Amino acid sequence: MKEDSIEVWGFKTFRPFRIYWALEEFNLKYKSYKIGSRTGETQTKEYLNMNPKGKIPFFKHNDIGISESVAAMNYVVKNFEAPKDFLVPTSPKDIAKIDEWSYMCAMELDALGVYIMRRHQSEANNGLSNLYGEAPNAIKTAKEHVNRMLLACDRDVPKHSWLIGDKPSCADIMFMSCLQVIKLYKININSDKINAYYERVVKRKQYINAMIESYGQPTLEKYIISNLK
Ligand SMILES: N[C@@H](CCC(=O)N[C@@H](CS)C(=O)NCC(=O)O)C(=O)O
Repeated sequence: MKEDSIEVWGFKTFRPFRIYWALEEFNLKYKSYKIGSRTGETQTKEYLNMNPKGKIPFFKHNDIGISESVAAMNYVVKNFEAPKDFLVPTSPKDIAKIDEWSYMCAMELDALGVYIMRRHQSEANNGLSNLYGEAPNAIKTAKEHVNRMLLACDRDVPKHSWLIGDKPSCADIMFMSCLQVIKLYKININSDKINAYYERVVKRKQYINAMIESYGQPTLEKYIISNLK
């Protein structure tokens, strides 16, 4: 499929990042609109016409608009010519394993984990308790849930390679997007394998490009790189 016009709305968070990383892996040209959530930019009549959810990210390819990050990431991977060093699964096992990682990340780590924390943390801790209210027990149990899921992942994180074999795949995009926020919230990752995996992946050129696209160089250095230390 031709890239024609690919557009992405949204930045500064881990969900648009998923799309940017897929686009960088596929070496596709795209136009990005650096709009933020809760800045008013997602609530204009024009934006809501495109995406009635009023959220970021939003992805567009010609006349196809996609308002979920995972669906947009998968769209890129399934519809453009795959580069040699990115895994687009064909075997039932690889397809199922990448799906398993993706749904686990979207549901367990993202929706039930870091996003609950984000909703109820104070603003000083990168949270939105001013909007959703303080809920210390929700934060505590969400954190415990993230730890429990990471512990469960430990067995399946390889010591030297990507999550599924010797090439990155959507499983890595999803897992890294969540690990980024887990690091941001300073949740201690009690797994040498996961920590070593993280350190390996952050060196990949396409990952760094996607991080710069998502967070900008200064923010990347201030918040992300310093969190790696
Ligand atoms: N499931 C959606 C979640 C999108 C989402 O919640 N985006 C956040 C920023 S990362 C947002 O726009 N929040 C604004 C709001 O909830 O009003 C996806 O993965 O794309």
